[in-house]
Amino acid sequence: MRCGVKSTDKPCNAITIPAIFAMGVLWLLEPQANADVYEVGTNKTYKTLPEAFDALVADVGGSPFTEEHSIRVYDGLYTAGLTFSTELQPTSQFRLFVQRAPGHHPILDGAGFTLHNGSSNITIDGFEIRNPGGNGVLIKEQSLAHVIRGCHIHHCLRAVRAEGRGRDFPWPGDVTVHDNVMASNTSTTVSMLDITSGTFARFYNNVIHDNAGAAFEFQGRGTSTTLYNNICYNNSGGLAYVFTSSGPLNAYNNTFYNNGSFEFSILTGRTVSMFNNIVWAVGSSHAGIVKVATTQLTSNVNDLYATKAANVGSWNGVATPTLADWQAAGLQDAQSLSADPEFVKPGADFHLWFSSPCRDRGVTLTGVVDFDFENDSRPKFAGYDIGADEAEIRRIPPPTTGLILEAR
Ligand SMILES: [Ca+2]
Ligand SMILES: [Ca+2]
Repeated sequence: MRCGVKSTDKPCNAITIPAIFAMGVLWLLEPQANADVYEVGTNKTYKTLPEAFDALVADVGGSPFTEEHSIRVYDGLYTAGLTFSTELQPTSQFRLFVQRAPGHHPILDGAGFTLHNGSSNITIDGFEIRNPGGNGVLIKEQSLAHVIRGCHIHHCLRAVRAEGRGRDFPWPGDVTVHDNVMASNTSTTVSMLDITSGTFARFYNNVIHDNAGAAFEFQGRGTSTTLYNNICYNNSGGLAYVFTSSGPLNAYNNTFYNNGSFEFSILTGRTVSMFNNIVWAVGSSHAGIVKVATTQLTSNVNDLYATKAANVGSWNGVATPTLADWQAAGLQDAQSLSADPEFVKPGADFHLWFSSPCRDRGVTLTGVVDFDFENDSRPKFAGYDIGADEAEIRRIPPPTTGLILEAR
């Protein structure tokens, strides 16, 4: 089947996605209504996060949780973060939630969270974190099943960092990072190093922009890393993927725009799968997908676009200025397009105008990507859209010619 080149044509439903997108366990649980709550804030039981944490440790100790516990934080500026190790033992059934109180906006200033050796099953939810020179959230080796969500992480060294100490230990595992805004950090924004095989790392619905490092960096020796519905723009790099053994990296329905010299840089690793992404490189000597060496890349049904003398990609060291060059070099992206995706405002608003060539043009990813970056369900209208937005309304640009009536 040849996919249509117009948005009114049929979507690319006939394409088979490789069955490599094992998702692991999705940690989307909200705390139960009867969770044991430790409140932090002005006129609350505890004034600081460490006070609440110490009280929880005193009450529960190092035994596995038999109910959920929540450290609930109210409006305020907090200068002390938290470091978790093995003092507490949340479980997959009874997690620890460290989260903002509903309607509140707690700020960690000059502090962050460390999920240290042996910590597991912790959800960090809803904080603004600014920690100049330090990490927003640091995840250390032998820690498992953490969730970082709903946070605004800015002016840190890195927003989220995972790292191990050696190559014979379990590494950070099953981390899920979703619905965060990460901006104006001074190094790699999401830096995942030394992730071992068996790890499922998921990153979705994040907006990552104007960081002085790449949006994502993945290094290690094998994991299942899945990214979808992320919007990454104006960073000094897009996604850098350096794995020393089996992947896979699955990238679906992301929007990458104007991320310096590369949007996707895939150095090594065996299995990389890319569908439904908008990859728009901007500027001289910049490139969209940079594929190096032995990577096994499967890429199709993307919008690979380049402007201001950028290249669509680079295949094994040879620049591919256009989509046709890229297709000829690597035999990839046969059903992709290379066209202005028609963002509502490039660099600011990445919704699609209703006339976008990406609309209804994507491959169907039922059960993999069932919603968009703002949690609109997919698909809308005749099929999946390419990029992080599924156009849910008929956004039409305002008229620029003809009779324009102004209200005064
Ligand atoms: Ca659609
Ligand atoms: Ca939408």
